Amino acid sequence: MKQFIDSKFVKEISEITSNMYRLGWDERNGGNISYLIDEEDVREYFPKDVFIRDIDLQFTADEIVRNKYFLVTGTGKYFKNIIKDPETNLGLVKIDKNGQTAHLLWGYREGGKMTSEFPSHLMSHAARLKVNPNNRIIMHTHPTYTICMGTCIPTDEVIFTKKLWKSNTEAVVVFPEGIGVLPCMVCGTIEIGKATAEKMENFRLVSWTNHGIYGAGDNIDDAFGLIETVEKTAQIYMLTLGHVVNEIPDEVILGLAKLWNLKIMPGVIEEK
Ligand code: 2HA
Ligand code: ZN
Repeated sequence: MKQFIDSKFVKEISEITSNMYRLGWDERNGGNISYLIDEEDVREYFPKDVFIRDIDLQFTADEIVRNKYFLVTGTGKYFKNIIKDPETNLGLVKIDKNGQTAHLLWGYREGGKMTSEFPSHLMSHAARLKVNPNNRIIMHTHPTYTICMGTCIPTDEVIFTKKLWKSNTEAVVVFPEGIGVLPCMVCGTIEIGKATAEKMENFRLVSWTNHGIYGAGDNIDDAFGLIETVEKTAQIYMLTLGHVVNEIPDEVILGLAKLWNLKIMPGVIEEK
């Protein structure tokens, strides 16, 4: 039988988390990822559900994510270590039919469990699946310049979006709907999960002020590509702060939107 440790799902998460660690975004146990996997793909490795143990979710998950399988980074685990030992640092869980328990199928050796941000992840998956049934990934990380930028500007999604769009011509093309912004909040809570998921109804990106960012996507490249574009743009913004001579003109942003037929976030750029 094929081993789950050799699956493309484990390989993809192992490779991207190593990459993110090397980018300096995921210090210590910072960051977490959840990957929704179809039952037919799970069956290639597990012909039937045999659970190792159950883990209490400590909240009730939305119906849309119940009976679904997620590969999830473990709480307290370091991104840098996943590639060396995926079976200790990752877990494959099935959310039970009542939405209150995660059944463990694989991983979390040595008694581990899902990231402390799993409520935010599951609520965000539910929000994204309602607007995009192909969404599979929720990715959370601590990119340095994105955090710097959120620290230096008001906690306002129109302002954050506008500053990003006006710093890098790629920005409006990659995230025309803009970026959602939450103020500094206590992380690892149901409250921040609900607030994040509410933003995820309209945005694929949500900035957690003074903490990091959430990205959503159909696959790892999509979610990572969104976050890396924000981070690159935030780096440009921070490195040029106080020195800008050539800001991107509104007409160029509107021109890009027209060229790529983009529906852009309203209220950011004035249509003349
Ligand atoms: O998993 O990033 O937000 C550690 C964190 C908490
Ligand atoms: Zn975090």
